[in-house]
Amino acid sequence: MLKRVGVVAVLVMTVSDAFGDWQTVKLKYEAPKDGFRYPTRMWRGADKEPPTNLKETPAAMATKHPVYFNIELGPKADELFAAALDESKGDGKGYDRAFVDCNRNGRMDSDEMFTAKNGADGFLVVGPVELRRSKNGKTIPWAIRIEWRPGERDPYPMTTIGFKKTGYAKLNGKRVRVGLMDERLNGRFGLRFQGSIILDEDVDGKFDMGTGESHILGKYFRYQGRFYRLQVDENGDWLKIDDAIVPVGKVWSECKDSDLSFQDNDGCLSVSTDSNGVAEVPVGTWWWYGYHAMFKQDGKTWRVIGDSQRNIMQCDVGTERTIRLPSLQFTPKLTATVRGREINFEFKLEGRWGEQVSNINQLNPFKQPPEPKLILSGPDGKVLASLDFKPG
Ligand SMILES: [Ca+2]
Ligand SMILES: [Ca+2]
Repeated sequence: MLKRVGVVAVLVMTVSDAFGDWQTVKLKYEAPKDGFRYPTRMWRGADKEPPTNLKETPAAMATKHPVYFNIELGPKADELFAAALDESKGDGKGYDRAFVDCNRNGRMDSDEMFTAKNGADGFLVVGPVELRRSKNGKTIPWAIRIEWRPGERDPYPMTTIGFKKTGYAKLNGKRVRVGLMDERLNGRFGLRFQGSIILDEDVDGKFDMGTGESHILGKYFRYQGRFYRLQVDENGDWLKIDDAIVPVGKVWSECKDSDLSFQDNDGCLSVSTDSNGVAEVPVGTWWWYGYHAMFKQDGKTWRVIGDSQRNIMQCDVGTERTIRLPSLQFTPKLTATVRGREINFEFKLEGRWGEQVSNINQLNPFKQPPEPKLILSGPDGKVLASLDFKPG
């Protein structure tokens, strides 16, 4: 009887190994450097009252109007860090520093005060602020940066993650620096919408977020035209990469040089179409749900970003035939909401599947279309009011 149990165990291991040739890449915490684009999270909980996890207001607080918020690294109580913005020169002089209860003892001491400096895009930035999160009895360093717009009376502080986890993988015979980013800033990694994998594809020592070196985490990622299967540790301590060849099929879209987003039960996949509108996709059942589509109009190229909560189309991708994706169509939609003596007008572009068209722009140089104008006229055709829509 005992012997039979042993045989079963050996068989299970053999079957799981037979699926591929997995390499394990150990990842290490890497302290933040400037010039790297990090994911951002806005803290809508910004409040005039101190949060309950703060027992004392800091003695060094100079403003009478602090802006409090909680930095949540995860769902547990020990992943909650109280923070506040302060005006060092006193009330009304401008928020220029932050306090963070880094050791979570309910107090913000003098060594937990951080002075802001001017950051990119006109923000004031503090950090890196190192926080410590515990996991299975281990302490994990976690660095964030906090930023806000200067001069605002009620600033909305935002945090960006200030670190990455990196290591080296062997891909296509080369040693490639790879890493993970916690896009959701929730302290969790995994295959379902929980972050991105970064690859230093051009071997310049940097992860270039805007030029295709960052990919949504899913069970596949692409390197030099080839798909690899991927497994990720929830803690971000390791990832596993399968060297076995992944069979691919094709999808065709009318949008050339565009990015298409798919998902299956295990996560997301983003692929790019070539100049003929063709993209390779690993064989399997995928649901198309989003796009960064490029359109040409009057000699100009516009990028339209659409994202659907529902799935636009199921694609059963096989190796034999190319899946044809339907055309994208957009409808302008104007809605008016009456609240007492006030009427709110909203103008948006809606996709054919009810997807939200969140952005339209031109790249290089970045440009948005002119803001639409709303003209209200009476029954006699006389113009009563003319208003510009503001984005947002
Ligand atoms: Ca403290
Ligand atoms: Ca690079």
